[in-house]
Amino acid sequence: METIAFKMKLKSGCKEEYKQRHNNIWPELKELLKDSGVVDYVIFFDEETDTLFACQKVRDGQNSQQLGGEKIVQTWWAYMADIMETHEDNSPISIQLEEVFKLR
Ligand code: RM4
Repeated sequence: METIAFKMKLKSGCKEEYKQRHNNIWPELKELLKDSGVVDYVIFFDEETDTLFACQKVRDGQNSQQLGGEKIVQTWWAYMADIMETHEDNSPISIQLEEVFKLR
């Protein structure tokens, strides 16, 4: 099991909308993430910079941001594109973060 983290950027003033959409995450997307080995997924929000900080435990070395070939992920990203900073193809701009400390 591996823990990875990355950051994304939310458009200003969109926190409540982002939370609301994720409270209603599509069951098929949730299932795909779990089936792909994303066993634990938490997203935190930094109010000051509108940064989303995502942390995942992944089983097979594949994280959520590598599932862009899946139709349901493409549809979700298109749905989220109005409130996040994205690439041309709607995938959220995700910057991988480096682990610098671990206490277990
Ligand atoms: C985020 C973003 C991520 C996705 C999660 C479920 O807003 O779109 O890429 O993994 O939602």
